[in-house]
Amino acid sequence: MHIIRRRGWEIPEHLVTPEHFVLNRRTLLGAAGAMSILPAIAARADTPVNPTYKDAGRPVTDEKYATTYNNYYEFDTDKSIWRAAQKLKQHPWTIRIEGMVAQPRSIGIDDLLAQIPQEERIYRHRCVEAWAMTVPWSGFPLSKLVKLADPLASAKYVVFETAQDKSMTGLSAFYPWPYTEGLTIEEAANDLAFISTGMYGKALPPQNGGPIRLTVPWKYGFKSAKSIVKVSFTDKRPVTFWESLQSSEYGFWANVNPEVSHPRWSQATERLLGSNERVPTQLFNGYAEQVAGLYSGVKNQKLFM
Ligand SMILES: Nc1nc2c(c(=O)[nH]1)N[C@H]1C(S)=C(S)[C@@H](COP(=O)(O)O)O[C@H]1N2
Ligand SMILES: [Mo]
Repeated sequence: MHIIRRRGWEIPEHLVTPEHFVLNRRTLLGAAGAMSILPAIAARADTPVNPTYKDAGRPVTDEKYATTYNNYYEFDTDKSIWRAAQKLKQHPWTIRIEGMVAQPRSIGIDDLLAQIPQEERIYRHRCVEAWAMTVPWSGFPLSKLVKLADPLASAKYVVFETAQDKSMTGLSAFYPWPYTEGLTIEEAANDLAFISTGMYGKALPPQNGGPIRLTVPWKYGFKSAKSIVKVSFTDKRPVTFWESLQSSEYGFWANVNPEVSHPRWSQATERLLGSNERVPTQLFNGYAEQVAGLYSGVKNQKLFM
């Protein structure tokens, strides 16, 4: 694949160049010079791996599968949107923080990344359609973004709203745009809940939700909203994109459970991208130890769809 990877938000548009050229220039300029022009690249080159998440219990999916087989309905309902998604401009990118917060504000992605250190984590991903992958994400715990947003003590949910851009040809289809997702404040505080700004040691490509997405590995993939432009806090449970489209099939909780079938298919196994091997699906996608306790007090609700 000989494409020019647009590394969006990290460098001004006129400096966007193929990867090798950027790296050469960094070497030429030396660390200090590069820092002033390319802060995000310099930070990412030595993104430390979080030892707790260095092994997801199965091989990492080959990057070419994870970056060319995507769900991103704003572009199209089929999986081959990666080329079209390159048109989504990654820089400048601003995230609005509002709702039940001490002070509503907007924050640019560079400013955000300068304030929060990045780390790498390898996570399992399980789509509700029964395919799965294993990805090294870089980014930071969602709890750090929540802390920065400074929600009121009365806020119970965090809601993510994603971009609606003119490059997104799928927006003309009849769906309840914008794509929204939500978590309870307790879920958002769990150490697994992650904001991804990179994958495979590079900037997050637009097709995977660049420049910034949510990554919630114990839930079906649709909870992991891509290309976030708004984070808001509320005391009312949001009605999310998939729930408003088809609440009999997709709910708010959407925790992975092999024993609870989708109304139209079994969730017992999953197909690994790349090898196409079928493997058993695990409760909470293998993260039960860390998250099952979040749901001990939730009664009479569909936790697994
Ligand atoms: N904005 C937005 N976010 C989204 C989606 C989408 O269509 N639009 N699809 C979701 C679904 S169903 C899945 S499985 C994952 C896929 O992420 P990936 O393409 O990086 O594998 O993104 C989720 N986030
Ligand atoms: Mo999905």
